[in-house]
Amino acid sequence: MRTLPPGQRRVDGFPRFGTHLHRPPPAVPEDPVIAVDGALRTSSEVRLAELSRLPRSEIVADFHCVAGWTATDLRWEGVRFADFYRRFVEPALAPGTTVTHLVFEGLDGVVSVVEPRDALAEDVLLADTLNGRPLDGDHGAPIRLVSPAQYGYVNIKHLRGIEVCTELPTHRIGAGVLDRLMEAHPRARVWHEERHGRVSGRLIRPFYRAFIRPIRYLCAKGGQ
Ligand SMILES: Nc1nc2c(c(=O)[nH]1)N[C@H]1C(S)=C(S)[C@@H](COP(=O)(O)O)O[C@H]1N2
Ligand SMILES: [Mo]
Repeated sequence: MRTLPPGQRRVDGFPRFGTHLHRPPPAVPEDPVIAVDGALRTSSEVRLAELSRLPRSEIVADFHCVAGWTATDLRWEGVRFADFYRRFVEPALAPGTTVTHLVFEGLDGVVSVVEPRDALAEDVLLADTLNGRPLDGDHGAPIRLVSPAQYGYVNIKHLRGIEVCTELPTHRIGAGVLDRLMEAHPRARVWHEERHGRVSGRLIRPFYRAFIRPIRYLCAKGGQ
């Protein structure tokens, strides 16, 4: 058996994870776009239909939720995020711009903040199929970010926009006590157990374990 990243346990199938399960998945627009804005000369909207101009790419990877579950051997297909970035983002940057962060936003308003060195890794996709079928509502229709080296919360589903930033976008980070305690890690790498920004991954593990039943009840549903 392949080893899992520290503190992870295998689950059967691929449940819908997250803190958003009281809401149904957002409706897919008729002609979906990915809005690209922020520190750019011009903003744009990339129609998903336009992605067919980029090479298709496939990966098989495990998916790691920060609460400790890993779904194994998922086959994603789509386009490499690096290809998307080179085609649709880089040409719109003013000369001399240093991009420090990218904010990915879903149709449900959920966001993740990712550094370019992580987002531009070879195995990061904008995926529109899972195990040979178009993404369903549970797993991010019509398209989602898949960054297998980072915890699930980075992997924004129902992607509707990308904001290009030249400094840490603090306006995107919640201000409550729990928001701060459970703040995302700036890199969120699973093999480094970077679960959260302010508390160590190892220390938070028993907390997730102790609450595994209620968390499982609240944060996982179904299984594709
Ligand atoms: N748009 C959006 N993307 C999201 C989330 C969300 O609530 N909304 N939850 C994140 C979390 S916490 C996890 S673990 C994964 C879960 O992916 P899955 O539902 O396909 O299992 O999606 C991530 N992407
Ligand atoms: Mo998660």
